[in-house]
Parts: sequence; structure tokens; C-alpha cells
Amino acid sequence: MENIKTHFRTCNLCEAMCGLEIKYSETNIISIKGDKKDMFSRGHICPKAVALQDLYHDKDRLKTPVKRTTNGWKNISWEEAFDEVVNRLLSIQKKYGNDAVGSYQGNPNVHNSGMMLFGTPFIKSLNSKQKYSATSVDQLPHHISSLKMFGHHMLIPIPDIDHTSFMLIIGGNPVVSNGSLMTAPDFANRLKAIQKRGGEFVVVDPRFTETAKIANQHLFIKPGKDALFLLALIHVIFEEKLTKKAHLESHINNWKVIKNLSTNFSPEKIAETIGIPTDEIKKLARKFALAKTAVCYGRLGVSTHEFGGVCLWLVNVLNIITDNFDKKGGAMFTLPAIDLVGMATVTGKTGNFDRYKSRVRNLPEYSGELPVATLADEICTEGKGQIKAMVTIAGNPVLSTPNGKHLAIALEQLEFMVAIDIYINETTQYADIILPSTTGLETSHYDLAFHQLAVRNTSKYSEILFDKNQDQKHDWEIFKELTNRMGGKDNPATPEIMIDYMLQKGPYKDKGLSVKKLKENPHGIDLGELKSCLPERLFTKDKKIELAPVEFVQDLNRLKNQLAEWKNNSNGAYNFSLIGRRHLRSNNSWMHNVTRLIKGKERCTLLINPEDAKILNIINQQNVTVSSKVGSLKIPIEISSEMMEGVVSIPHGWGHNYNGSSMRIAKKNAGVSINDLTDPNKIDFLTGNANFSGTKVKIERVK
Ligand SMILES: Nc1nc2c(c(=O)[nH]1)N[C@H]1C(S)=C(S)[C@@H](COP(=O)(O)OP(=O)(O)OC[C@H]3O[C@@H](n4cnc5c(=O)[nH]c(N)nc54)[C@H](O)[C@@H]3O)O[C@H]1N2
Ligand SMILES: Nc1nc2c(c(=O)[nH]1)N[C@H]1C(S)=C(S)[C@@H](COP(=O)(O)OP(=O)(O)OC[C@H]3O[C@@H](n4cnc5c(=O)[nH]c(N)nc54)[C@H](O)[C@@H]3O)O[C@H]1N2
Ligand code: SF4
Ligand SMILES: [Mo]
Repeated sequence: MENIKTHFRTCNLCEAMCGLEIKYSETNIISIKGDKKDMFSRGHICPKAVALQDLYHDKDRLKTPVKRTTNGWKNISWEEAFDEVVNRLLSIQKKYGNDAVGSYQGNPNVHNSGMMLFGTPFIKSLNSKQKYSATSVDQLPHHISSLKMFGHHMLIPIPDIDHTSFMLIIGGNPVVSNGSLMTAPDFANRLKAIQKRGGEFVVVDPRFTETAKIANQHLFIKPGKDALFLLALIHVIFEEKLTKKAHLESHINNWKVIKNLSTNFSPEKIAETIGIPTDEIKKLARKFALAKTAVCYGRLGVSTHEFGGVCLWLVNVLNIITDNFDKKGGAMFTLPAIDLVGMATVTGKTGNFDRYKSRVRNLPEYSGELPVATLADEICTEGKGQIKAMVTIAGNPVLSTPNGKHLAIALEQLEFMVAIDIYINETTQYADIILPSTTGLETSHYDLAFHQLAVRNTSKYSEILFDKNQDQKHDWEIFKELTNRMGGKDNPATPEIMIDYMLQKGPYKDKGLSVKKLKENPHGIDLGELKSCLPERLFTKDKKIELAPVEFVQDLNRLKNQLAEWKNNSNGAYNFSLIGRRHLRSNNSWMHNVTRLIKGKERCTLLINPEDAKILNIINQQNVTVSSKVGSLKIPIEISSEMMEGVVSIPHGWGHNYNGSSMRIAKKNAGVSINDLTDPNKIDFLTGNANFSGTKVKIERVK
């Protein structure tokens, strides 16, 4: 082939920020490989990045606005689309008030710099309290624990994986997910490097996961019980006088409170409830506290959890009381080139919690948004402030939020809905108008969110590879137009201008960072390892870590009550705990339209332990009915000793059986949606986060 060129960029599909080397000729991709010269990802890549070419060429992907009519979807001009969207939104707000327009921002919002920079002003222009996002089906407990302990919701401690000698992973499967709230490309090799240095890592998970398989030790835990486990570890560490204050001594409030709290949660008291023997808990506590350096990392499985807030608080507490915080090899804060956290020194915006409650269920606000577990209630319940119109932006809440089926029914009742999305799918099918943006290789990108969460400070800019066609618009162009028409504040800049400005004003301005300089360094620029930064980096008023925030301490009463209930073990027929799982070739709900990623044996199955299958008298691949208090579905089983007894697993993001879908490949491999079973009423009441860790279900053979 003639005229082969090479393009370097960062993959923006997940949080790992892998550097890519793309060989292409005109608009044909010849190869997508890991960029070995990328100073952060060192050549690592996963199968999803190769699929960027399929997304680019996908004939099912929308390129121009479409409108739903009685005769199906019809292409319309951008002018007509903008006119209708803004007229409808404004007239609904005029009739019912601003809160009648709700919004939901999905996961790709934080993976696209255009969306991050221009989507926020658009949402602001709606001036509505009915604001939702995927945050509350994901990482809300991380934000609220950071806000209360360190004074800023985005000041999230990151495990210093490259220097630690002991890592405890609870509720994360980074070998498959490639890491989350911890950007660490090539995660598996970074874990193996701990072992090569003579260290260890331990996984605590109800499934013997891909990460557990390469760990030094794996412990099964019953879903939803991690708060007890963490309290027992802390108990042992205090009891055996293994705490270390060392360099943090003068930067901590309420050390004693923690000591007193943990006295109620001895390993003996909780071992049976959580399914981990007393002596294993004690051994682990000692190992953690005595390791040269150690870090506990808690992620999705303990965040989308009935006690998610308490769990993420206690993960921080564990790191702090063992002197593994703000210290090499422990949990540390980052200092990225565009420092969204540091900007609060000028703007004062450190995040908010519980300034007001949701209308129907009285759930707490977080930084201007409400828990998505109550979105359907807010659409269906009449009264002042009821949602009459929705804007969804790069999100698929019908598949990704608890009782998605109910949400689908709610969306159908809306007077108007607009989706900014690249597919007609399970959620966007309810839109009156869909506005598609460019995506992937058609966009420029700077990782505003994930440099903030990375295990090393680096900086990299990705340029557009393939120009969009005449009819297409970038996400930021769509938001800019919508914001202006809604009467919001015009921003004359482009994302590139804004990024350039922020780089030049940022913490590394002395290094002359700018977009120009990054373009000259297509493999990125290394800014060094994470550094200690306390107390300066804290945003608490007294510049101290709040070890025992009142809200979290109070929530232990809820845990105590729940513990009593768990001991009674009264779930009746609902005697299995359901959890999720991810697959290397999936990305939440929307990449199942790529043949390359979907091929192979059926993946949307119910994993079940052999003993449980025997009792139920079911064999491999047999269909079963799984029911919870909110719904039921049919699914083939896959017998696997990976599962803890009494626990079953279904991956999320499936259930693509919508007839009019533009996702033709996904539709052929539809699967079922786990979120037809998850319960929006069983949330973490402290933070408002959805709970996917251990939905109670019953399983019956299909006759
Ligand atoms: N039971 C259960 N539920 C879960 C989870 C779980 O583990 N178990 N995980 C939760 C988590 S962590 C998350 S983050 C959420 C995700 O939940 P969502 O964010 O609601 O869902 P996604 O599947 O990420 O949907 C992304 C949408 O963005 C569109 N899209 C992709 N790229 C672009 C783009 O460049 N531009 C535009 N405009 N649109 C784009 C896709 O077509 C798709 O509709 O799901 C949550 N739900
Ligand atoms: N391939 C792939 N990668 C992805 C995604 C994807 O869909 N596919 N999604 C991306 C997104 S949006 C996110 S947020 C991240 C999430 O990344 P991770 O946090 O690594 O999430 P999961 O892989 O879902 O791992 C959660 C683990 O928690 C376990 N678990 C469930 N309940 C409990 C519990 O009660 N206690 C304990 N201790 N463990 C429990 C599950 O068995 C599972 O192993 O992944 C990202 N990366
Ligand atoms: S691990 Fe994530 S960032 Fe890396 S190539 Fe795969 S999807 Fe892209
Ligand atoms: Mo997520």
C-alpha cells in the first residue's frame, strides 16, 4: 500500500490511557498497536483499542441528526434538529419550571475532553436540579469520602503501585478492567513487578477473578460485607498496637475515634458473616501493617455497595493508620499538568454534598447532581419539579442503572427527549431527536480526568486522525450551539485553546508545557513519580485529614443494624447473591456492536459454583430463570468453581434486544440485562450510590 503514515494517540476507551501507534493510508487503518515509546503505557494495549477502527467504519453509527417519526427514524438537518430541541426544552421549562428538564451524563463524558469542557456549561444552561450521571452507579463513595476527609471531592488517593511492597485489592478486577480510579496501563505487569520486587498482592473478591489468579493470595468474601471486613482489619491493627502515625502525626484529626469505633468489630464477631475465617483476617491485618510499604485499593465492587461510603472511607483509614499515606509505596495524591483539583485554590469549588435532597425519595445531592437510582421516580411521580423532558449525553441508563426496565417505561412517558449519542440503542430509542457527535479517531483528545488519577504524572495530547465529514459535528460544537441557544454563556474558545491555556498556567508551567510542545512529543511527556504533598494539598479548613467524618461514623449504626439482620439470615427463597463481572472485550454497554469484540463463545451467562448447580440439578448451558424482588430473566448457566458458593454472576451492559436498534451486530448477540434484576431501593443510603454487590435472587430451572 502506498503512502503509509503513522499516528500516535492515547486510547480514550477506558481509564488506562494506553499509547497507540496507528499505521494508516488515507482512511484505511493498516494496524493499531501499543506505542512502545509511550513513556507511561510502554506498549501495552488491549483488544478494545484495535476496535477503534471498527467504530470509525461502523455503518450503524449515526453521523447526522435523526428524528423519530411514526414511520421510523428520519435524517434531519442540524439546523432543524437544534431548532426543535431548544424550542421543546424551553417551552417545557416555561410551562412546568426549569426542573422539568432532567439530564443524564454517561461514562464517555469523562473520556472526551470536548464533552468535559463544553458539556458542563450546557448542563448549567438548563439550570435544573434534575441532574444525573453515571457517577452514582459507580464512584460516588470515592468522591464523598475524599470531600469529607481531604476537603476536595476530586482529591482521590491513588495507590503507588510501582513502589509498594504489599497491595490489598478489594472489589476490583484490574487485570480485566485495566484499572479504575487508578490509571495504570499494563496493570497486570505492574502487579507482577510487586512480586518480582519480593512483595505480594492479595485479592478479596466473591469470585476467583483473573486478578486473583495471579495474586499471592485470594480470599472469598460474601458480597456486601466488606465494611465489616475492613473494620475487623482496623480492629486487629489497633488491638495489636500495629498502628504507625509517623510522618502524618500532626496532620490528622480524630485518631482516637477510629480506635474506639473498631472495638465493636472484632474478627471473631464478623468472620462467619463475611465468610473469611478469623485467623485469615488477623494474618492479613498483620501482614498489611508490618509490610515495608502497603496500600489498600478498593474499587467498584466495594463502591457500588450497600455500604460503599463506609468502605471507601475505611480503605483510606487503613492506609492512614499504617503510615501508608502520602508516602512512596502507599496511597498518594497526583499532581497533573492540568490540575482540576488545584484550580479550587482560585475557584473555591471543592465539591458539595447533601445541600438538598431529591424530591421523591429524599436522597442526598452531590455536587449538583442526584442519585440516578431515583431518576425513574422523578419522571413518574407527579408534582412540582417532576421531570417532563430528558437530555441524555453518552449514556445508556436503561442498561446501566438499577431496574433499567422501569426506567425504560418512564422514558417512554416523557413529553420530549433528546440524546447526544452515536447509536440508536436501548436508551436513545426513546429520544425524539438524536444528535450524534464524532468519536474516537475523528477527535482530538487530552485526558483531563485520568491524568488526575494516574500512578505517574505525565502529559500527552492526541490530535485528530481522520477529519470528520461535512455533515458531522464534534461533541463540543454541538454543546456550544445548544448552550448559546439555551441562553447560556458563550465560550468563543475551542477545546485545544482551553487545554493550551490550562497547560501553560498549570503546575508545570516552568517546563514550558503547551499543546504545541505536546504535539512535538507524540509519545507524551513524563513529569515524574507521585510525590508527598501534605498538608499543602489538603483542602480541609484546618489543613488536616479528617479521619472520622461524622456522616460516616453515624452510618456505622446502619451497619450494626444490618449486621444483626445478616446474622438472622432471613432471605427466604432469595438465597443467592448476584454480582456483576467485566470482560476484556467489552466496554460497558456500547461496544458489543463490534464483531471483533463480540465473537467467541457466549459471554452473557450466569456463573454458578458446581455445588450450587448440583443442588439445583442444573447442567452447563441450561437455561434458568433468575428472579429478584424487582424482576426476572432467563439466562444460560456456566458452571464455574471461580464462584463462591451462594454467589452468582451476570455481566452488565447486555440486553440489546431492541428492534429498531441501529446496533445490528449487538442485537444478534443480545444477552440479557442484569439491571432488570438490581433494585433501585437497595442503595448506599449514605452517599446515594447504587448497589450492585449482592442483589438477592432466586434461581429456578426452566422446564
Ligand atoms: N449491574 C451493573 N450495572 C452497572 C455497572 C456494573 O458493574 N454492574 N457498572 C456501572 C458503571 S461503572 C458505569 S461507568 C456505568 C456506565 O453507564 P452508562 O454511561 O450509562 O453506559 P455506557 O454503556 O457507558 O454508555 C455509553 C453511551 O455513550 C455512547 N457513546 C460512546 N462514545 C461516545 C462518544 O464519543 N460521543 C457520544 N456522544 N456518545 C458516545 C454509547 O453509544 C452509549 O450509548 O454502568 C454502571 N452500571
Ligand atoms: N474490559 C472492560 N474494562 C472496563 C470496563 C468494561 O466494561 N470492560 N468498564 C470500565 C469502568 S466504567 C469501570 S468503573 C471500571 C471498573 O473496574 P473494576 O473496579 O476493576 O470493576 P470490575 O471489573 O467490575 O470488578 C469489580 C470486582 O468486584 C467484585 N465484587 C462484587 N461485589 C463485591 C463485594 O461485595 N465485595 C468485594 N470485595 N468484591 C466484590 C467482582 O467480583 C469484581 O471482581 O472498569 C473499566 N474498564
Ligand atoms: S486498556 Fe483501556 S486504554 Fe488501554 S487499549 Fe484497552 S481500552 Fe484502550
Ligand atoms: Mo464506571
